[in-house]
Amino acid sequence: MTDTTSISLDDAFALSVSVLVSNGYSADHANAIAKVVCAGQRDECHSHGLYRLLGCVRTIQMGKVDGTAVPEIIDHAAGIVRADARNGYSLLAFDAARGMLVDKARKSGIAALAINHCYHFSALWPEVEALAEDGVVAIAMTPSHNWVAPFGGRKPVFGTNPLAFAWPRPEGHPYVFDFATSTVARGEIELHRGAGKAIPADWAVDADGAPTSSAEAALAGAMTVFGGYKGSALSTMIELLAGPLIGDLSSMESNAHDNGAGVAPYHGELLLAFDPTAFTGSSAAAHAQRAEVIFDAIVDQGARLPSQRRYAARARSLSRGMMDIPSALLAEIRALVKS
Ligand code: NDP
Ligand code: PYC
Repeated sequence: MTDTTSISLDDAFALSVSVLVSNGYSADHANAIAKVVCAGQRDECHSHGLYRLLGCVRTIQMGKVDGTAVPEIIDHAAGIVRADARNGYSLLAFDAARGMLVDKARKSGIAALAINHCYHFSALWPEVEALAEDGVVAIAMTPSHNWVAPFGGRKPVFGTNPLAFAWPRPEGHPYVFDFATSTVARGEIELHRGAGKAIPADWAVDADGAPTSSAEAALAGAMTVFGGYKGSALSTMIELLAGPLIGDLSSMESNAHDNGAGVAPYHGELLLAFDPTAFTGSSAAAHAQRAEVIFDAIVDQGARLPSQRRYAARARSLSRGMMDIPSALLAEIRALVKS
């Protein structure tokens, strides 16, 4: 069993900011990153929680990300916002562009945000959840590095390419899903490697193309797509929409840009926002109730909604004012603070 330590939500945030600022990130970037990794740890999303601070520090130490970049927000067209992250992480660019995206969705019914030239490490649910809290339906997607083989192949082409969706609900948290289009996120395999645990044999193949239970061999080989040829096609769509469509890098190109540094992927992200009122006007609330019937039909038979586990974890963390973190990881993070 992993030895864990409880840390207050406030202390975890302060520690994250301190790690980031002392390693060269501006206060704005540090706050944007800390908000998201702390939310991940609070919601027990371990592959994209405080663990990600290690990668943020490595990415700046390797001279890759610009930790002080100020994103440029561009009103590109009636339905398109562009956010040039200028080689910084994506999160500050998203925070800066969110308001314009929502305004455009309200005016046009649908709007897109293209974040360009960004380093990217984060889960997408914090972004689509925030947009749903603004009252819009949201979709987000991004490539990564090419670690994933297409269905029927053995050589990595795709990134782990997450796809996230959020639907505002009349009461309570939005309906949100957010998953990699690989069988699991790469971060999950990294956590297995760190804990010395075997992985299920269908997560990846080794460098010779044979299924493997070794996390180490999986990371050196190729990960599998989820859902066979359907996941392969979805992952291709993400490469195209969040790559060439928005004028940014594919996962293969991101890996080439990395040039062996082993740091966070560098590419773009595409977000879409739909305003329900623009589609159905004064009857939008009635249609939102019809959506509730679908959710009820899922949970009434004992199935669960995506994010249900996460929201329950959040409620536990908030009521305690604490989050749990593996003790070894906490020590590693504390050691990153530069005096
Ligand atoms: P999972 O395979 O655990 O899938 C996560 C999603 O599926 C969540 O919405 C989860 O809800 C839901 N879910 C899980 N089990 C069930 C169930 N039994 N019934 C209903 N819904 C369920 O995660 P992944 O490993 O695919 O991805 C994890 C994270 O990694 C994501 O947040 C993603 O954004 C991130 N990622 C980021 C990348 C990047 O490049 N930035 C690349 C790849 C992944 P719940 O949370 O409630 O369990
Ligand atoms: O876990 O697959 C992953 C991942 C890639 C980039 C950030 N997270």
